[in-house]
Amino acid sequence: MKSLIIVATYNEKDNIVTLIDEIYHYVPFVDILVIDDNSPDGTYKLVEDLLASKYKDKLFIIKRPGKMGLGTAYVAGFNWALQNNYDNILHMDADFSHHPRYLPQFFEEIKSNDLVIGSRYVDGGGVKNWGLIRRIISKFGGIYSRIILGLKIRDLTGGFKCFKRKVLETIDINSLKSTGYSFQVETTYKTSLSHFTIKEIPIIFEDRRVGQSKMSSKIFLEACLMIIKLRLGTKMNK
Ligand SMILES: Nc1nc2c(ncn2[C@@H]2O[C@H](COP(=O)(O)OP(=O)(O)OP(=O)(O)O)[C@@H](O)[C@H]2O)c(=O)[nH]1
Ligand SMILES: [Mg+2]
Repeated sequence: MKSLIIVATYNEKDNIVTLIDEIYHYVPFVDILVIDDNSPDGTYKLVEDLLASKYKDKLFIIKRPGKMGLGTAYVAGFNWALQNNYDNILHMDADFSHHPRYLPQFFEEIKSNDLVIGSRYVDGGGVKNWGLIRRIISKFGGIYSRIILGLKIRDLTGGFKCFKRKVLETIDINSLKSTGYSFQVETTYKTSLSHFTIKEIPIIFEDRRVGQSKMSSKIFLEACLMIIKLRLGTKMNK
């Protein structure tokens, strides 16, 4: 069994080295792929130093020329993972909102499930250090997506997820429509439509330790519209 963790980065120089060290502390058996969009803060240089020294043959990087969004970064990572024969493919944020201490549980649960989601909205899960507005947006986003798409999953927008290879081979990753926040909804929705088993495990999501938040009303509205498009898309294909 080969397992890969994909971490997309944009200006994460203060997090990336500690994150990689902590991932290897909890799950030494994985490989890590960093997808960096030419971060102005030089995040990729730190990764290149590590892959040439401490983590030879376990750490890889895809460098893209400029900021192209998290969704397309994950698609690039998924394609790379399939080409390189990984069995389990997990993605997580670089800013410690997704804590590496949960990783052993993900790789345990993926043995008997096709998709494992780190969930803020099941018993034992939650968010820490989030302001009221961010909580409301996230809660509303989840309820809205669940109603429109008819899904039972509690956390549709979170980005701490582990897929079995066969899921990524099935859901046609190169035709995913979302680039922003709805990317997470879309991959879970497609996984569910293909009748794969999905398990949510509780996580406490902590606000980023350092760096700037990128949430805006434009991103939020784009996501709301995309959920409707996803629903209409499946209706039309029926
Ligand atoms: N390669 C790449 N990574 C990105 C891009 N945008 C965000 N990321 C990374 O994706 C992960 C999630 O992005 P965040 O900025 O933390 O998004 P968020 O958690 O919704 O917002 P805040 O943490 O509040 O800023 C982080 O590891 C980012 O560095 C991008 O355009 N390209
Ligand atoms: Mg974050």
